[in-house]
Amino acid sequence: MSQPARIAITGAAGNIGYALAFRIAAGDMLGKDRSVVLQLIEIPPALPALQGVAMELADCAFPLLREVVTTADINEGFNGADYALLVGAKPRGPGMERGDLLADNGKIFGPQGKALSDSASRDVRVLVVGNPANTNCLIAAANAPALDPGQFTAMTRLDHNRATAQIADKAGAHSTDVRRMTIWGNHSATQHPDIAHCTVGGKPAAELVSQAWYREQFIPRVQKRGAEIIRARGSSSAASAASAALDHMRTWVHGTPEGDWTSMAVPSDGSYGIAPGVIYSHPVTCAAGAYSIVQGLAIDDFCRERMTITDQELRGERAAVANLLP
Ligand code: NAX
Repeated sequence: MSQPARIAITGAAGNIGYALAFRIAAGDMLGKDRSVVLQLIEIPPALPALQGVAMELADCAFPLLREVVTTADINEGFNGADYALLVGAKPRGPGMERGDLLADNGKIFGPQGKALSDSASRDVRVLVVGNPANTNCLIAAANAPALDPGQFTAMTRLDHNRATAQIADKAGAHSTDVRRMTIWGNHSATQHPDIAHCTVGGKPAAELVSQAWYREQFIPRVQKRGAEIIRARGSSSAASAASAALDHMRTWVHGTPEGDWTSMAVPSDGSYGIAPGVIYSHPVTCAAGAYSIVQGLAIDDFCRERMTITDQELRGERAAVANLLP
């Protein structure tokens, strides 16, 4: 039997962490045949709550769960980690500018990148969920000299899943009928959900919906779905975010289905004219545990304009944290 996978989660006592830990322990990330060790990381004031999470995990008597580590020490938490889900982040406070948020989170993700570099498995796969996810991911990768930047990714799978659900609903289909949805750019309101290559039940999605609906309803709805959930629920997406994080990791490890792709924010290699190095969401295929950016897609003027806006936002974020990028 293979060694258990070591999975580190930061912010594990928070809303997303609470949903994530149990589903990972149930086998929803790596499969029902892979045992796991959960390495749960929190800040010291949240350690009592984290202890409660560990107690509940024990009470589930999950067959696949071998051990639960709870700690506020990031080197202990990342020790030997095969997978790291960086969920914990500082939320935006009242009156806080995006630049302040970036700087405050940089102070979290720089040391976490270094600790991953020092303590995690050499093959660790990292997913950054905590916002601003793309630039937090950039900071972590830049502070991890012993790891390849390509091991660091940020989450736009929730946006991808939201877009998939919206187009399926509009076309009177099921989400499993949808292929080749694409999210370009930043996990922010500048992201571009693109249906130009998407099919629903084998038909081009762009022929099933009107351009007006696509531009005036679909795009803003996907971009602002997080705010819509907050208005309805009184707190931000948690179960759906955790589910998307599992999808992201599972797809990375187990691959994309033939003829389909997913969206992941990964270091740009300059494809499609995007600034090299920024963590930009692209359509990717995954196979044998590795992702590749889908190449050669035709980009029309509308899409190009939207891709540039979100690229510029990411370049601006990178410039704002330049002092945190060694
Ligand atoms: P919560 O505030 O419920 O939980 C965050 C947890 O992180 C808290 O328990 C806190 O103690 C912990 N934490 C803070 N700093 C930490 C550090 N340095 N080390 C370890 N733990 C730390 O937020 P939650 O709803 O779980 O959301 C977590 C993050 O996900 C937020 O930044 C949020 O904006 C982001 N999201 C990202 C999404 C994406 O698609 N990329 C979507 C959902 C979500 O909004």
